[in-house]
Amino acid sequence: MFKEFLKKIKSLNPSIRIGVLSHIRPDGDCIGSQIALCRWLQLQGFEVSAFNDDEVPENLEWLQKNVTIEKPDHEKLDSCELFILVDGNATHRFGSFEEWFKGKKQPVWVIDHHPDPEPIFEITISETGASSTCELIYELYAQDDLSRIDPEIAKALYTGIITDTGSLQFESVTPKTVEITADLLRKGDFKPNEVIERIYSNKSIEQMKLLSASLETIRLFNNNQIAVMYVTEEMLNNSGATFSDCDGFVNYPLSIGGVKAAILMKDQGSEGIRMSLRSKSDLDVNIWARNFGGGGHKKAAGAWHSGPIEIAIKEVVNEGANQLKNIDK
Ligand SMILES: [Mn+2]
Repeated sequence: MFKEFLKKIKSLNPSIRIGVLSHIRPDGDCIGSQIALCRWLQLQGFEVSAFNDDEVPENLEWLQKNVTIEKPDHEKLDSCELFILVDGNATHRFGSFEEWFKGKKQPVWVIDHHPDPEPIFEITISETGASSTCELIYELYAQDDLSRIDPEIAKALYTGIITDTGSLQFESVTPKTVEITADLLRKGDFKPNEVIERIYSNKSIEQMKLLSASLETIRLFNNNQIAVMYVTEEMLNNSGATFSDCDGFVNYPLSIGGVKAAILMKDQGSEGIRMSLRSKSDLDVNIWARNFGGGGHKKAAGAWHSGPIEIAIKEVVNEGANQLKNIDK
C-alpha cells in the first residue's frame, strides 16, 4: 500500500520542509493521523509543518506534544516543498490551502479512507475499507518500522481509530482494526479509559442543555425509518452552547429502534443548514448527501441545504424515502 510512497519519500532530500494538512472542522481521526504522520516524517529527518485553518478541538489539544498544529499563512505554505493531506481527498476540504495552491507547482500527496478521491494528486493512498486514516498511518509504520511507535504516536493513532469507529462499534471495524488498537495499547503503555475520558468525559453543562432541547425536536418519517433532529441558533442562545457542541448528537435519533437513517440539521440562519447524515442500514448516505452538495461514507456523510428548515426536512426526507424504495425493490 505504501510501497511507492516509501520509495519516493526516502529518495527526497531530508532537509526539505513538508506541510501536512488535516481537514477543516477537524476531528479525532484527522488530528491523530496528522500528528502521527508528522512524527513519522520527523523521524525520517524532515522539517515538518502541521496546518489547519480551524482550532484543534479542546478535547484533542493534549495530543500535541512534539507537533503543534498551526494556522497556515502564505509565507509558511511557501516554505514547504511537498504537501501531504490526511483524512480528506479533495482540496476544498482543506480550507484556505485550496485558494493558495492555485497555480502552484509543489506535489501533493493524500492518505485517506473516503470514496472517490480527486484525480489530481501525485500519490494517492485511498483505502475505503480502512476504518480510519489512523489505521492507514499505522500501516505506514508497519511497512517501515513499527518500533518507531512511541506513546505519543500510539495515543494519537488510538484516538483517531476510536473516534472514527464510535469506539470500535461501526461496520468499518475489522479484526485487523482491533488488532491494531491492541498493539497501540501495548506500544503506548496506556489504558483505554485514559483516552476515552479525555475525549468524551469533558462535556459542558451548556452542551447538555443543548442536547436536551434538540432531543425534543426529533421527528420520525417514512414509517419511522428516517429520524430528523435539528438545532437552531435560538437553541444555542438559550443554552449558551455552540454548533461544535453538537458533535455526536446525531447518534441519538439513529439509536431509535427501527430507524434506518438519521439526520441532524444545524440551522445557521442566513448561512443555510449544515446536515450530518447517518445510516445503520443499506441506505447509502454518501449518495443521499451528494444530492445536497455533500458526501462522505456509506454510513456517515455531510450535506448542506439553503433552508428554511421545514423545506429542508421535506426535501431531504423525500430523497431518503426514494432511496429506501429503490433498496426495497
Ligand atoms: Mn476519518
